[in-house]
Amino acid sequence: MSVYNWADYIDEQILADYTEQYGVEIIYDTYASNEDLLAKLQAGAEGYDVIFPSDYMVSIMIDLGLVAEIDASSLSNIGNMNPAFMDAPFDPGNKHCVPYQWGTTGIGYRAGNEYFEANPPTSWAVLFDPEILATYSGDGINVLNDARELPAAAAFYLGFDPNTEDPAELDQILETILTAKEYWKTFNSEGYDTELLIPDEVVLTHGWSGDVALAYYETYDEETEDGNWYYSIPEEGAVKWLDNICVTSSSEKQATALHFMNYLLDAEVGAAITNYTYYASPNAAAMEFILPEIIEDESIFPPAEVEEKLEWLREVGDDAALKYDELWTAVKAGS
Ligand code: SPD
Repeated sequence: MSVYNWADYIDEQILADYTEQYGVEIIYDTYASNEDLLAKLQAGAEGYDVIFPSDYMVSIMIDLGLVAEIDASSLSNIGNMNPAFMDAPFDPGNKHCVPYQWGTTGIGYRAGNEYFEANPPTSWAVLFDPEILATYSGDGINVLNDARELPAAAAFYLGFDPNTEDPAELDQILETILTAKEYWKTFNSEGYDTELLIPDEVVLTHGWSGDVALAYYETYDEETEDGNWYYSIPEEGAVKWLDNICVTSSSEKQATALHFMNYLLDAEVGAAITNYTYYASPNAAAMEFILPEIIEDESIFPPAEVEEKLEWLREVGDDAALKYDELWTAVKAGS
């Protein structure tokens, strides 16, 4: 069976345990973004059985017939899931996919940095305002290499809907990104935690909650009782997302893929995933096995007042989708 997942999104020991327990060999491969996953499947890549698209991409893939229908009620572990993450608008009735991990997209910044000590980031301005960028960008800034996440961050900064379909707003988003881009060092969403954050190659990142948390825990010093990376959700709002486990419609191993899906929903397996990734778990039964410092970490499980500021990315209409593609091509030109 072939499993195609986001980079660094499962402890590979969990895959090895599955193989040992059930005798199923797993071919494991990773991707960097929803759009990379989509492009791969649209290019006719066969042989991928289990994939992990986010919310808006699930709805795109359902429309394109790329994910198989499932009977979620036949999964013996489905009752473990927190009902708040079931029956989402992008897949009513969980007819195709089940929840895997969730998180937010915010700002990670280097603790102890002189500029941030005086100005802890509370706004997306730290990523988009040229005056602010000019003061500290020499120390290195990373942004997510992601065609929906980066425009969404700029949209929040400009006071727009992160799913805007308005061509004039999308033009302004592009302009804002192009102006800020000259201050950014890297576009990296695949290995930025270990390659850029932990070795201090940058001091600020547009980032996913778990990746910044991983940088915090990996740099944690017992003596100072602190790590090097902090996380902030800007006051203008931020994206909340849910990644999902789906079986491809081209899979010839659907029964095995469903068996594996059910295995990932086990309480202890769900906890092992979160204890490795530092992302929040939608598995209610897993909570008792998750490390207490993760459960108590508000950058991973945000409190209600932060949740109120979060918005989902949604599938946009065909015209807007084309405009997002053009925007992204213009952003990436020359980088
Ligand atoms: N390192 C694994 C990161 C997975 C993040 N998925 C986020 C999708 C948000 N659109």
